[in-house]
Amino acid sequence: MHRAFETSVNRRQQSLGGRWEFVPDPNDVGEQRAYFEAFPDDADTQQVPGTWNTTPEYYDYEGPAWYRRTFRLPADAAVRLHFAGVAHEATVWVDGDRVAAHYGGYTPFETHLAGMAAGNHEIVVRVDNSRTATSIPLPGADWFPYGGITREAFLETIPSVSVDDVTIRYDLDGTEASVSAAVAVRNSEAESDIDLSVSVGDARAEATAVAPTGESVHTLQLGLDIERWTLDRPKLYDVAVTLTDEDGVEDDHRDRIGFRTVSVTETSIRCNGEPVDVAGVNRHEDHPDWGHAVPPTVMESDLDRIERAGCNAVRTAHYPNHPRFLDYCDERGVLVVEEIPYWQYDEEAFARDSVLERGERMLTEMIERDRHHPAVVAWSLHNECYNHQDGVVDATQRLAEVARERDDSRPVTLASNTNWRGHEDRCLQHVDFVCLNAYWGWYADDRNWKEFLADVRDRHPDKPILVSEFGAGAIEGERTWNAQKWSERYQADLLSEAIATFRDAEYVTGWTVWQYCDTRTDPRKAMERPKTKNNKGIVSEFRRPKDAYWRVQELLDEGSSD
Ligand code: ADA
Repeated sequence: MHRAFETSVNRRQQSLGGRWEFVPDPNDVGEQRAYFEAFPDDADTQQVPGTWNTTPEYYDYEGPAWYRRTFRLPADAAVRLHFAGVAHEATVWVDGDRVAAHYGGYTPFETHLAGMAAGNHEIVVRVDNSRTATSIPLPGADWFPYGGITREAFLETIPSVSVDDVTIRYDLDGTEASVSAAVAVRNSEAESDIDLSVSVGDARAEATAVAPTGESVHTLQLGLDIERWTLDRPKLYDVAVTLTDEDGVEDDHRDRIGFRTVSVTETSIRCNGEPVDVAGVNRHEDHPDWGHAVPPTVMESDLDRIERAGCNAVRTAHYPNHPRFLDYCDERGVLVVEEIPYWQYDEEAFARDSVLERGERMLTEMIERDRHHPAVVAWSLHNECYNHQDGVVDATQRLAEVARERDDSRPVTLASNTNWRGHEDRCLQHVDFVCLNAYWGWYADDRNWKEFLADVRDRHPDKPILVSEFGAGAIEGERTWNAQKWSERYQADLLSEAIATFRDAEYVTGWTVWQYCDTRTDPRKAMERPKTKNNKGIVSEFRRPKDAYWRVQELLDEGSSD
């Protein structure tokens, strides 16, 4: 449904995609008027997955809105209802009962509904994309707050004893992998004997166990000979978990994994012990026709273009991209740095009710969703926060702890522009490598990259630097004789000079250009942004290459033949 492979063979999966009834609710009266019991008669429609902000009627609409549709079950069933992404706050009712609520537009949520009867059912979702003082991101963050059920929604019928999830951990010794698979089992009835099996590629482990009522975890061990996942040969292994209960009812859960290590030295990020020259782009999920809900063809053609430029990495600025996009990165050997959407928070913002708690949950959900992707090499905690302030340092320490508790196999980072703003970054002590954002030659000219990098290195001598943002705005088609700002040549020249400097600094492990494509910006920022876009894309919003695209390609081509 939402992945590049089948997540179950046994379960009946039913898409909730397609046309839903839709009403915006600018005065926020829907709950009081119980739209979940009686939906307004004059409703419009919207497609799922999709965003209302690409349809002319609701182009600028920010606020609550309601969706409704029916679905039909062929037989009595227990159902798992999954939303891959609702931007940004969701409340869900089924047949008038409130069954789920979730905050955060870029991570999934699901709920289990036991004892659903055969026949027709109604599902209603309240979606709210308002940005407020406690939202993540905040008002004014530099991307458009597209609202809607922007990723797949589906349901699957599950037996009373089912596989809820699997967590794979492994140790590598050369080509040998020791795998531990922790299978989470859900049992909605009386205790049951179960047969479990886990296979990874051709290796298989089996166990019998007792599944008590409720949730339980059963860990199986396997050893196998593997080929490592590398950028050049991104070998993947299918993971299948099967369960049979004492009545002989079967369930399964499928995933995919690649085996590799990620480590950090003082000068580099390493994959399988080898330093990687990271050369990449920052990618927002954005397209004029689809907003955040870019379809799989665009995900793949984005990766085609990114690879054709010679790049090997994507920073999914500033939020977890679609899980299928990560599947494609796994398949192609494209590295990913993933981030949660804390964008320019100061200590006052972090101190507001629920802001830290929401972020901790988003971080946890991102790691739980994406921990098996070999392409994902680091978790980024935030972007351009006020890292000299006490409250931000404390929040960072907490977030780093959460990330490491959930996953000790990947480094943790954050994107800092604190030194660039002239302050001392006190948060970097809590992370493993530095992601550095700066815009010399665009927003500021008083220093240059060379001097600046040397200064940051002096302050953080034990951590490699990934230049996570640098760039210049270029209006597509703007070609002048003198390469002035906003022209394609200015952008191309700025990128060449910066990249040449990065290559000369042995502690710079790589860079990700800001940004892949031009993106629609928040209406509050639009007055500072020509065409109401962030125009720093090396391709336009419709993915037409600018001069900078070809320049990056040329530079990477020269670099690879050195
Ligand atoms: C920041 C920010 C980006 C974008 C960029 C810009 O570094 O992290 O999201 O806004 O600036 O284009 O100014």
